[in-house]
Amino acid sequence: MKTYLTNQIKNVALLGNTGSGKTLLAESMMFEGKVIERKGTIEGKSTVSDYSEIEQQNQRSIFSTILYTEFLDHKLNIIDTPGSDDFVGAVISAMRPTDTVVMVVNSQYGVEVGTEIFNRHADQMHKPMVIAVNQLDQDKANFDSTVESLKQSLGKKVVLVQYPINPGTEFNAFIDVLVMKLYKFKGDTGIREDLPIPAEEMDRATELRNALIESAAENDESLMEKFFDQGTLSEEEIRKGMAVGLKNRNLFPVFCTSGKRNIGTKRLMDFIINVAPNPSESPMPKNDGNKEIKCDASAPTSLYFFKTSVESHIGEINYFRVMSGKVTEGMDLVNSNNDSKERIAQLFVVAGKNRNKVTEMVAGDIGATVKLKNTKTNHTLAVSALGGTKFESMTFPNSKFRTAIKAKSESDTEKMGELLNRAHQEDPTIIVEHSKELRQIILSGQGEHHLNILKWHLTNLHKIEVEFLPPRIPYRETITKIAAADYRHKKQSGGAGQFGEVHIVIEPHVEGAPAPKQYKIGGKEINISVRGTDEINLDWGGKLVFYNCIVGGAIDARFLPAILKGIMEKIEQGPLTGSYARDIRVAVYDGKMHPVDSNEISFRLAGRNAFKTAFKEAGPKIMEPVYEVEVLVPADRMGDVMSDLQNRRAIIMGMGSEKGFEIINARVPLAEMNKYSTALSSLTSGRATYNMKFAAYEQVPSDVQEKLLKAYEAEQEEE
Ligand SMILES: Nc1nc2c(ncn2[C@@H]2O[C@H](COP(=O)(O)OP(=O)(O)O)[C@@H](O)[C@H]2O)c(=O)[nH]1
Ligand SMILES: [Mg+2]
Repeated sequence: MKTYLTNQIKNVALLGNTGSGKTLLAESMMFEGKVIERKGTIEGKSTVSDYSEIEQQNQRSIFSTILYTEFLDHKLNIIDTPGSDDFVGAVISAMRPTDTVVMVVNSQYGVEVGTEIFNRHADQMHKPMVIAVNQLDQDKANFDSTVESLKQSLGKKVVLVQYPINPGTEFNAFIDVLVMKLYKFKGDTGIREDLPIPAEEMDRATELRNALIESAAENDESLMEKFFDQGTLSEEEIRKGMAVGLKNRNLFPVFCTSGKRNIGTKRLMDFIINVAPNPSESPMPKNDGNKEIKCDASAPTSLYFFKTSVESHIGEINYFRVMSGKVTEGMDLVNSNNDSKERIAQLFVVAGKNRNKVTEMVAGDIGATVKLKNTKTNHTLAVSALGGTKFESMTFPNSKFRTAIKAKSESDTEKMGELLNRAHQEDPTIIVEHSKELRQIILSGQGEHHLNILKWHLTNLHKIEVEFLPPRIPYRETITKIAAADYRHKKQSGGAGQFGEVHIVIEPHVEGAPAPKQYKIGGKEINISVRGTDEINLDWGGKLVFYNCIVGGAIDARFLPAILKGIMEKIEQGPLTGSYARDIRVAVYDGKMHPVDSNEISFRLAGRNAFKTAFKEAGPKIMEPVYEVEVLVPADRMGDVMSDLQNRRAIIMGMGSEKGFEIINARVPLAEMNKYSTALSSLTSGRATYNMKFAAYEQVPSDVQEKLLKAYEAEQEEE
């Protein structure tokens, strides 16, 4: 392949609901560009894009696929994406290196969940968007109602460039009001005749052309003036205005396609090449010094890595966009994220699993390399002259689904761990955490389906049987009032005995409270004189404050660390449910020793048991993690979603609306959020979405506490 220059490259991501026809449209683009000789089919499992076994089994895309085509002396890099919210990670990482989004909409159904969700992401990433109303050859195709739904969802920015003459099984022609022609197609060949607009269509075509001119003119003052003066604009001027409107997401032009029958594909590519932004025109993420790195082939080289995949027999493949300069085979670069040196031994342009070696790529192009040592998704490689420049990382939505994962056979645990880490490399929205606290491996992802696909991989490709279990909840324990306890540990068995006695008072720790001076407990007065304070920041949040208040040598100073150690044991494994305890202060104010039998172990046990006894008297409470949850719901499903939330002990904090969605803000205990994404999806036919983040620990209601205590007792008995 020849080296394409920056202004001969266009980068697009195909987005849209599952089944809208993205994969087939990509196939059609490659066919029309003569990159492939024959088009594959979804049913025949023969498309370039859906090449993995699991995609072919499911007959839908699960990963993003890098593709390209060559057309009108341009290279069009195309990233095909999956259509389900579960794989939003692949969609976001596909948008990052591309300059334009093609939103593919199924003309049988109009705007669908995926259209809405991915448009929101495209909006957040400020990506220009072209709309392809696709599958116009389907019996049930309805162009007008599709456009209606688009206008409802996206507003006035939706502007028709084309409309079909005969949508449905006979579909073979549409009118293009930008060039004012009728395009008529011969069968499925993609070959077309460009004809004048027939008289009976002239009124509609003219009306739509005027609407197009108006919205193109809106984006540029000089065009606006000209439009007012002359009442029209030239084709070139319309393109110019559209280019500005596109860039600002102020204009979403609509095109007619049938990917299956190669209708409209070339015209769509032609528009992208002529009007959509060049790589150098699109605002790209800044580097960490907040400098704009210009997408300029003559500048020093930098590459941004947006995707990693692991292919059998090859290993890791790293996909990048050339952010500046040129990359050539054999080039030495430095990883700005970890300073390691990397050599670009081989350079590829990629179409699915097919890789073609090239020797050079310039700023704006998308390619791949292999055999990098320490370079992962989100990293930057650059020449040392750029002094460690690195590009902002992509941000992904918070996880929506958590589960614990366990290998059915103990001996697979290590291999499973490795494979999970690799899965995270390939898909950063899969998050693996080895939780010491929960004694589980916690897997988080974007939905139940998302993680089930991972499970499928482990079982079918790596022959590891795993099971998903409900994740344990990281409860905390604390106390609500003062209590005292004395405990004597004494053991006389044959030889040396054990003896230790401690008297303690415990109470809730409140930040900034003064040290204790006197306690009154059960009519008894205890005077306290603090000799030493240990303030311990607990790893799991909160504090333990330990006061040494021993007077008159009742307990030797050398035993105090042992007492603290005993208490810490119970803080780490709380007396109620074995969860971490927090926010407690303990004063050791008295005790007894034995001249011979006292030793460290005795005081450790005495400290532990005194603490446990006092804890149970001190109004102990279980605390649970509570999350801030934001749900975006279509208005007609609001009632169902609200009542479901209330069943989850949610406290509704606020409501609002945004772009046709209702927003509910609530605080919900984590324990009630298990499988929420699945439930929400079934309540709303997948049209809602949500986000959650940790807010605080709060006391559980007493009925819940009761249940947890019983469950813990039962668990203890089992063990
Ligand atoms: N009739 C017709 N069927 C199509 C068209 N595009 C896609 N399909 C079918 O719709 C289904 C989904 O297509 P696919 O390309 O996988 O959609 P994606 O999920 O958006 O990638 C498959 O059965 C395709 O054969 C089209 O333009 N016309
Ligand atoms: Mg697909």
